[in-house]
Amino acid sequence: MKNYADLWIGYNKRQQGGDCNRLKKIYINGSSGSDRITENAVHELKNGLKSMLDIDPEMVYGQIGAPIAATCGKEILDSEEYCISLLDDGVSIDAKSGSGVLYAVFDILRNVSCERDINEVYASGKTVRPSNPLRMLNHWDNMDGSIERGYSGESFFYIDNEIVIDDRTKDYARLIASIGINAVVINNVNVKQAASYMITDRYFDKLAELGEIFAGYGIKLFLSLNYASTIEIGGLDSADPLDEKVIAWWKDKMAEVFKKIPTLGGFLVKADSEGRPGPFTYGRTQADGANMLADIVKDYGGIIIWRCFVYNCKQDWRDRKTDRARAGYDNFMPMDGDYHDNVILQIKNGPMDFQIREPVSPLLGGLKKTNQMLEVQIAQEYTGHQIDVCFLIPEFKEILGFKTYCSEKDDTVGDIINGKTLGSRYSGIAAVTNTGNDFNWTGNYLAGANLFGFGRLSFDTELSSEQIAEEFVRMTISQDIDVVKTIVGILLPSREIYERYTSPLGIGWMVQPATHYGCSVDGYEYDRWGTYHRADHLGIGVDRTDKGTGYALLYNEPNASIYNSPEKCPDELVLFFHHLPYTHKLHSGKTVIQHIYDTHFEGYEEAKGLAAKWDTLKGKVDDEIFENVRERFDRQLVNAREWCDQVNSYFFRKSGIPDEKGREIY
Ligand code: GCV
Repeated sequence: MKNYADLWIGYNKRQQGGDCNRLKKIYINGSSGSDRITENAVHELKNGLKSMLDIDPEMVYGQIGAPIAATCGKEILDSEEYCISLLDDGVSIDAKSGSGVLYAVFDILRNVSCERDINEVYASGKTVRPSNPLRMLNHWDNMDGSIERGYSGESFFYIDNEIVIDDRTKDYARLIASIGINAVVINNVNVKQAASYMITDRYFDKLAELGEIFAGYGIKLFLSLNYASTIEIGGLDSADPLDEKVIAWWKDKMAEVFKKIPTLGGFLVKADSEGRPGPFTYGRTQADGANMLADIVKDYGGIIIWRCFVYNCKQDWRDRKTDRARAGYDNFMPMDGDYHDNVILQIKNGPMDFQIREPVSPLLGGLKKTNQMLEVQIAQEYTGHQIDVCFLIPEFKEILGFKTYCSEKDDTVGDIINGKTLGSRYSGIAAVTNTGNDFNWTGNYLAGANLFGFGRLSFDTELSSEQIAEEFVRMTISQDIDVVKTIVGILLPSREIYERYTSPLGIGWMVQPATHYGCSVDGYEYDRWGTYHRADHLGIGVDRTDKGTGYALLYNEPNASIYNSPEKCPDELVLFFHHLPYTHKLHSGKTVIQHIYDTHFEGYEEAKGLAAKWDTLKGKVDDEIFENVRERFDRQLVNAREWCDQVNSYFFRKSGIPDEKGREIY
């Protein structure tokens, strides 16, 4: 018995969504079928069609350009692109490489799994090129098996400082390749202890093996790198990026690493952040550090993904001038244009840290000459620990659609990270992932929708949240239309509901320090982390306008003027940018304090509503799934009630202003 769920690659029996005869013969053009990715793809296709429809397809291999596929009518240009078209006697896949074939296969399997009629879906030929060059998962797994910010068990990559390779490893590769992921960082960005030795003999063999498994599914292996390796494992006394000894050490090291792990894509680096070492120690810039490594790995086709999460984490809460929100911009903008070609800056979606609502980081659209990659978090660190249901895809859609005004056209975050704005091939999107060795991979079964959704969205940013949610339910839970509607109805509003019962109007935080689950309004108020709400008896919010920290002005116009003005600023972010009296009237017509009361009472009630919806599914979905989610809802309601009552009581006590509706506040 496997000790993990199949999720969306289970391929249980399906009804035919229309005439499936064509699936009995599959033409593959562009691959002889003998490369490893195509072999894996064909195996997947045969296995999937057999289990779902009892079809055993005949495979016909042709070369690229073979005049078989008439319907696509386009040349396949990109190695990950594919075209699926219908022939009289079969289905044809055109691609340029095994990766294209693989994604085409998963496209077909997904449509069959959702019981769609393939004759309709592929009627006029479907050509697909992934939206983003890099579609990446970042694991924060430690080598002792723990996971930083992990909410679904331990790591399935490591036990006791050893790398584990078993059936689950391969199924993981299948699972994430099927949703379009093509790169994985397998270790925590905080590289400490054993993980520092990943680039030594101790782990080369296993990493090479892992890299090969991934490569068979079109996935590049990446590692997080300890910036101070020269000191920690190299025996030098410096990590200065301009020091010749340091450079020479890295040259030898990288030659060895890429020889031993030939499939390696490169490295992710967290430097000068939260106690991690970096170039600042030596009076150098972030560009100095990133470029030094990038120049060395370039010879091996490697890239350096350098995180922009650099800020002062030892701030004095009394200091109102220093603004953590500014830090990324202030540390990275001055070197725009200096980062070498194979450096990508990885930028968290907001300027703080994955709060339930933040403005988009001003680096996205600020940087005009630098490769950029967006970092989001599907590990629900601040969004409910995979206890509370919080479907994050609607948030990611908002972020990708945000107009930065960085250029006349192609100026959304989506355009920047897909490489359109800068014409770069080094760009993309990464998610801090939410998986662990729990049976269902993600703790709360419904949190699987974030993993599925992130992959699907990274591959095709045009998909709607609703489409993604529906596919997730059909592929993993049920085809029953009422069940599908009910679960989609739980997922879609869940992020806004979570927002309503937690911290209001974009101010963020108010969480229990350290764990980041549960309410503690002042938990971070007098701390060193730069995360304050500044509430007193008159008002709340951080003044980030031209009269305050000036953060609002870091945006391109008209965003800067909009955020700088309390009248123009969107309600949902108004306390992020402004310190306002409780009596300030929002666009909604409500005062700030009444908004706080209303959203918290409503959010708690709505959470109860989600749980009640789930209860209607008893007996209609798999018992294990039902009980898993039911138990999480019990905990979510306790959490929502605490948030509601603590936030409302806190602000009632601070402001002395009663709730217009006279509800119970403590
Ligand atoms: C991996 C936040 C988290 C840390 C995380 C850090 C980061 O501070 O709480 O656990 O470290 O972000 O993104 O580097």
